[in-house]
This record gives sequence, structure tokens and C-alpha cells, in this order.
Amino acid sequence: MIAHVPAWTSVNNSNIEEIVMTTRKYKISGMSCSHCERAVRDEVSEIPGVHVDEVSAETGMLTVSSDDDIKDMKVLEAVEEAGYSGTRL
Ligand SMILES: [Cu+2]
Repeated sequence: MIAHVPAWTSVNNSNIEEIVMTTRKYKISGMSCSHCERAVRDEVSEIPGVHVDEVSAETGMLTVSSDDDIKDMKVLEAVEEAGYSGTRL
């Protein structure tokens, strides 16, 4: 298990509004190497407001976060666009 420190932990210094992050995990099948990870990362990163925290061919896990709603359909469509299939965990 790789410990992951979210990118936003050091970002929020504002007292004006609290930023609530949503994190979702997906299981992706078919990824076998770093090129697969890159393909998934690139496609999912194109979804406005969605940040890819982690994608691993080894575990088949995709973790994304957003300060807005995350639409599973959009994420899974992007995964399919990259050539893989995924399910929400
Ligand atoms: Cu590959």
C-alpha cells in the first residue's frame, strides 16, 4: 500500500471558505504498464475540475479528487476512451 499525500493539503490557507474535496476510487481492468497508466491519467485529467491523484497498473486502482461533484459516468467514459474499462469502488 503506497501512502498518498493529497496535493491540496498545503494549498488551502484561506479562512474565507472551506474547500471540501471529494475523492473517488475506481478499479480499472486491462492496464499492464506505465504507458497504460499515462493513457488513463491523460484522459481522466481532461475532465474539468477532476484531478488524478493516483493510477496504478499494478493494483488496477484509479483515485481521483475534485472540489466539485465527481460524475462517475464522465470518469468511466474517459477510462474507456483510453482503451480500458472500470468500475466505481
Ligand atoms: Cu501498457
